[in-house]
Amino acid sequence: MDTNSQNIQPIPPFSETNEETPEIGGGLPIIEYWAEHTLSQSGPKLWKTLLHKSACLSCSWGTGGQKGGFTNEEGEKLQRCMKSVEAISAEIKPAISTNYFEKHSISELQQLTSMEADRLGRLSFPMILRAGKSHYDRISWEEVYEIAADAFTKTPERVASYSSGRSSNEAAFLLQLMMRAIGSNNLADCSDLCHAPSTTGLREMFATGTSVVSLENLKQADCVVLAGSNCSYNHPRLMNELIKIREKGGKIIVINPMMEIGLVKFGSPAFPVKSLLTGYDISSLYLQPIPGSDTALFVGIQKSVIEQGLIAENYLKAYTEGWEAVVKQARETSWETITETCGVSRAEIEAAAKIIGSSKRVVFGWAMGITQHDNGVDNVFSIANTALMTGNVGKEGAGLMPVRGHSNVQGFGSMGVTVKLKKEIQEALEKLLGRSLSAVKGYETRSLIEAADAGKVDTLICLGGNLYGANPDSTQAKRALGKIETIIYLATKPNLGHFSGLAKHNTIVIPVLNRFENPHKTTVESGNNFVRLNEVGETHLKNADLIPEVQFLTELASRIHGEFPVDWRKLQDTKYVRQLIAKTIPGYEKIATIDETQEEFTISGRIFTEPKFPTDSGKAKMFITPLPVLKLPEAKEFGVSESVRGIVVALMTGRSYSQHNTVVYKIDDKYRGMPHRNCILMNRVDAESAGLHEHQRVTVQGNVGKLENVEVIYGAVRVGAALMFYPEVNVIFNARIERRSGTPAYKRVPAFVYAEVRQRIL
Ligand SMILES: Nc1nc2c(c(=O)[nH]1)N[C@H]1C(S)=C(S)[C@@H](COP(=O)(O)OP(=O)(O)OC[C@H]3O[C@@H](n4cnc5c(=O)[nH]c(N)nc54)[C@H](O)[C@@H]3O)O[C@H]1N2
Ligand SMILES: Nc1nc2c(c(=O)[nH]1)N[C@H]1C(S)=C(S)[C@@H](COP(=O)(O)OP(=O)(O)OC[C@H]3O[C@@H](n4cnc5c(=O)[nH]c(N)nc54)[C@H](O)[C@@H]3O)O[C@H]1N2
Ligand code: SF4
Ligand SMILES: [Mo]
Repeated sequence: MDTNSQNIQPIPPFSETNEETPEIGGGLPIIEYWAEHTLSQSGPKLWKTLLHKSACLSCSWGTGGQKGGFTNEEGEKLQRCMKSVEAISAEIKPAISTNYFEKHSISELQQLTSMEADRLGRLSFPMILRAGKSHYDRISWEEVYEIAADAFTKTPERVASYSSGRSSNEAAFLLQLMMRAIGSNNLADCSDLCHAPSTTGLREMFATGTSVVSLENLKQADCVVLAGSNCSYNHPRLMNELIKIREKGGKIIVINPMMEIGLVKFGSPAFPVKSLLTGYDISSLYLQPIPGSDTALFVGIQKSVIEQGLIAENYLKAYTEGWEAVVKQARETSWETITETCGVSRAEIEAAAKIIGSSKRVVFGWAMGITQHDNGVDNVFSIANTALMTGNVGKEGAGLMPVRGHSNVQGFGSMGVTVKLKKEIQEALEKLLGRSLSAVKGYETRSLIEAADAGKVDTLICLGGNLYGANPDSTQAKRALGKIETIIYLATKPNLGHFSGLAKHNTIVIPVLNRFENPHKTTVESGNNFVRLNEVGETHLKNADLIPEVQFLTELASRIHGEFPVDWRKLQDTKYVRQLIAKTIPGYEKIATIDETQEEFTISGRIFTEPKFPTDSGKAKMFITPLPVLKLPEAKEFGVSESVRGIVVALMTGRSYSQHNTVVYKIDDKYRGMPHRNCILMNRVDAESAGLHEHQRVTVQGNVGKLENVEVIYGAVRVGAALMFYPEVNVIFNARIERRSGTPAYKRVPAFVYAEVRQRIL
């Protein structure tokens, strides 16, 4: 069989695996969704926002900006996807009525589901929950600032921030400057739960932490390896690029324990005719490894590349260091160990190696299926090793492309919202502050929760996000946050964290304007290292008491710091923040003039088209990657009576089709045939081996909790693996942690699935 042109693995007819499942991803439902929303009552508001010159709120692909809402950085039109519509629709909801919080106690609010909380509407006035009170009360701005400024007088190590990448570079820069000026490095960020292993791994190897591929480069690839990313749900416009690469004869290798329909066949509104009928083929080869075993799979690919004589030896010698050990590891690891660890056959691995080794320009993309493991950094190393071994980093049309999360999560990292600050930024900040930064290591997200739980945190400011809902072990998260004296949440919409992530004394919720509503310009950075300029906008919420994030942060900082080290109030004009950014952040020089030029730009020094890297030696550093030892606990370790029949699975926890992280927009996931949130997607073989059947209600037990009445749904997930949705599933497990980056292993959660046997009452 010619593995270059065919799928080596048969594609299951999805409707046979599960009758509810459509045969292609995307397709007609997307167009229906567009029509339904754009023609609805809120249609005009939605269109106005879609056309506003600002970057899409949703994912890091970064559509929109100065050339209009529908344009990507290559100037191509028709680039907004329905995820964008989903995100905007949530933001253009009316304000929550002023007496809603008077009527509903905190214990009632805690009963809301994520979707119900989001559907309440927009937050529109500042409010506070004081210790011992049962309701949130409206509060004056003056009192907000008094409480907040006082809370920030605590010992610097006991003050922390958490952030999530929806806000702007300007807000991010101000947040970290305010924190560093206090003397705190506690700048936890959602990227700690997300792509931190990519940043850590890429930094060690290439001295850069982000994608080295531009959109322009991606378009030139003749092969894309996509591991642990479901971009058909989470980065839909990347699908257009995959379609185009396939259409010109290129290959797409997908690596994912779950066969996602949209990664097999996808219909995109950008190519309507075929999309509505049959959809486009996406995967040329679909490999389904055991969750958490990608390192073994990539070592296997390396081994086969060597065996097939496809190794780029001259490239390795000229441009890399440490390659000998990596080659040795691949040679010496036996096929048996590799295939047993990853559960993918040698023939499939060889087929992948042949495609990668014989393609001219390969881009390797990955997302949470790679990073959210206790060996996430090794996973990243193993992908990069494979790329280097085939000479695919530092040339046009090839390279490494972590597919990032939130729309501006990467900008937050660039602005210094991180516990691993770049040396150049540290030096620039020290110059600005006229003193050294604190040498005390800051808390990333998990260590922040642990520190809070140990009573070591007094004050927390959250710039967006849902720290409570995003963390594993919801019981611990709630308890830990409850030991913090003051928590200040800045948010556009209410979420579960505002109701369950409550502080010991004061929980304050500050309603903020979003990126298309600000009275000043802001910028964001896409996953492809492209900086977008968001125009001034206005909010539909009339008579509401909202505040721009930048205004809140500068006012608070000026009350804490006076005019040290800058005139904070002057920075309310974001133009001055951009000037500070230009002076402080490497690669951001062009932002100094963006107000005059309106020129959006690619950050300098990030895209590699030559095999010269910013490491000390100019060479890429390669590291060997130990194969993971993947053992699941035995049933009895879950504390369930030994007589109970069930099955232990490696549970992957992630996103349904209609949710954005902890925010649920719709309860079903039609592409996986899951009718509601309380489902577990399993392989039929696994379910039947445990005496379970489809649609049966089961209990899913993790190491710290269980979910009951969960419906079994059959799907194209590999044997031994299963899938459930977060944030709900976060109550059942306390995840293992990636030791070099702090990221929780959300994608390999040991869980015991069983049917509750009703005791007969005698
Ligand atoms: N619409 C929408 N867009 C989003 C988001 C959203 O929630 N909704 N969230 C944003 C954010 S913050 C992020 S981080 C990204 C997330 O984007 P993704 O990473 O695409 O999302 P996930 O659902 O977490 O998981 C991705 C895939 O990993 C696979 N997987 C699980 N375990 C393994 C494994 O061990 N190996 C491999 N190879 N694959 C595995 C799962 O089957 C799943 O298909 O999307 C961003 N964009
Ligand atoms: N089990 C499991 N857990 C996971 C994951 C997983 O795959 N599995 N994924 C992890 C990942 S990758 C991530 S990134 C985290 C996500 O963690 P977070 O980023 O902490 O959570 P979000 O749900 O994205 O936060 C959404 C909230 O942000 C606020 N918001 C929205 N827009 C704005 C804005 O413009 N400004 C401000 N100030 N606030 C705004 C709204 O109040 C909204 O409710 O979850 C992590 N948790
Ligand atoms: S791909 Fe991402 S950035 Fe582009 S329109 Fe869709 S959600 Fe927005
Ligand atoms: Mo993320």
